Amino acid sequence: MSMDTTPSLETIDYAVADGVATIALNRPDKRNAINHQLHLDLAAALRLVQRDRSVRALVLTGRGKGFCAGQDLTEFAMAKADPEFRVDEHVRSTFNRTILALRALPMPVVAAVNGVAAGAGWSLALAADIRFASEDAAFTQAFSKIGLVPDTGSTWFLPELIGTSRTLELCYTGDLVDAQRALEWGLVNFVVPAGDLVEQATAYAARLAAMPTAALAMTRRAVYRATGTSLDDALEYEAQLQQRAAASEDHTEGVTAFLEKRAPVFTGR
Ligand code: T3D
Repeated sequence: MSMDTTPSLETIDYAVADGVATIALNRPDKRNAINHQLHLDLAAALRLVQRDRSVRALVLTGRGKGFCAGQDLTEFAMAKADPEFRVDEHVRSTFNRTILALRALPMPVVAAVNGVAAGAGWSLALAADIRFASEDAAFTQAFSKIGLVPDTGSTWFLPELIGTSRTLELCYTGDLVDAQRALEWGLVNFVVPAGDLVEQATAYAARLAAMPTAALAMTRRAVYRATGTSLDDALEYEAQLQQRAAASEDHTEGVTAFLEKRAPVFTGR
């Protein structure tokens, strides 16, 4: 097993093992609220994932009691004291870029939600493909409590998962959703004991990392692109991607292994 750590990230633990990269937000005293440094480190970590050809799945988690408390409100209050500061530019250049970078990764993304996910911190978890939650995880659209509107994709992600009425319920009230309700509503895929969370999420990611990565990457692109597009467009886009998937080495290996009645060995190419 090869383990590679990157010590230059101040507020993130980053590691790669067996084809799975792990990004762990690491400001536990602040429930991993995202300050300027964490915005920078998160963007840098996602670039590492994007560029490392050995990485074939990503796990996103947090250190300590929280997954992520969204924007660091201490820094935000200080920034807003500057009359030149524009919230829209800040959102575009930080959170929005991060969400788009996550969604552009050519691999499955698994969130391991270890505690409270609030505001943009919940949006970050919603941007993952699959969500594991620990039994003591909780979720809040905290925005309304501070007079903001949901951002970082929450108004897009939530209706997709739970419909408009439940989305508005959560966004209006900011009420905490516990892990069990999140599971019942389809906001998370799995709820596991806190002590097993990262291990189970990583094992799941490793299973995905051993699959035909290019085909999985195109699958997620097609699924996300299909959202909000017509069936005609979705069918056509699937056909275009299938043309490319069928030209991959993993596809050849998969078919060959099937015909030879053996387990396939996928390389991600
Ligand atoms: O331009 C832009 O960036 C706008 C975009 C905004 C996007 C957003 O995300 S807006 C939403 C921002 N987030 C929130 O409003 C959540 C605020 N936090 C909370 O509601 C609670 O802290 C939690 C529900 C997340 C956790 O509660 P709990 O009881 O587990 O922990 P706590 O005791 O409240 O917090 C622990 C520490 O973390 C505490 O610091 P201290 O007093 O021990 O030094 C607390 O102040 C700090 N903390 C928690 N969240 C934030 C934070 N510090 C700065 N910013 C935070 N968001």
